[in-house]
Amino acid sequence: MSDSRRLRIAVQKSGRLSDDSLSLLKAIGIKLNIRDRLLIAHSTNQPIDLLRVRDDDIPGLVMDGVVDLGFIGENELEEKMLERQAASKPSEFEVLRRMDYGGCRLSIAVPQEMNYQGIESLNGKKVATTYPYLLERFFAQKGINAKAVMLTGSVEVAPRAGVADAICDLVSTGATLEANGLVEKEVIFRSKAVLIQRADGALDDDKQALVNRLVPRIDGVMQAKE
Ligand code: PRT
Ligand code: ZN
Repeated sequence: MSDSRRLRIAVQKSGRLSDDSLSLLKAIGIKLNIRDRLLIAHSTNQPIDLLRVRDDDIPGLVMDGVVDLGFIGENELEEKMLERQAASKPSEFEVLRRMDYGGCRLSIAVPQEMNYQGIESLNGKKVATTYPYLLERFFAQKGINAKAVMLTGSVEVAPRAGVADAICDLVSTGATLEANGLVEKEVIFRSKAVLIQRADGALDDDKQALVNRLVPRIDGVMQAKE
């Protein structure tokens, strides 16, 4: 267990947000001693520990107060917030900064051969997704009576496999959709990585003072890249 007086930051262990998040921490002067297998990495020059986990776990770790800060995609954050609200679990957090990386969109895509005339064409259909809460919120807002089918992987092959009629998945270049004979029809959420912290006022004074010193440095690094 790490010392609870040290600021704890959750980052994705290995995935699309890992390198950019670690580079940013380095760029703002936090020296880290990362050993690949370990869950925790200690900073050698600041009272900061990194918790390296799957991105899916980061919203809950922040909302449960296990870590103080976390770098997470807005898509995952919003989905977990809706899931936790539905289960009456704590779902509060504060967004400190929206980052300039991790950009993608959550879109509904349909097989090329489907006769798609607009979202009404999804009535009565099954849509495979890893983001059922975001998708069902979208259906509710649009008055569409479709079903979200939860799949944690291989979403793009679901229509071909006969598991669903359409999909709702993250898109960046669109190459994955194209390779699977799917056409993007509706963007339901636009996402970037964000730095979040525990609910307003949840950090003690020393930790909050440290966060207040780090955030302007993040702004400086992002401005220098523009
Ligand atoms: O192991 P762990 O659970 O930590 O990682 P993960 O596999 O769940 O997540 P990871 O590393 O793939 O993505 C982490 C975050 O990166 C996502 O939650 C998004 O916020 C962001 N991000 C940005 C993306 C993409 N772009 C992206 N293109 N996440 C996933 N994709 C996938 C998408 O699901 C699809 O399979 O890339 C494919 C589409 O890419 P294109 O370029 O072909 O359109
Ligand atoms: Zn994940």
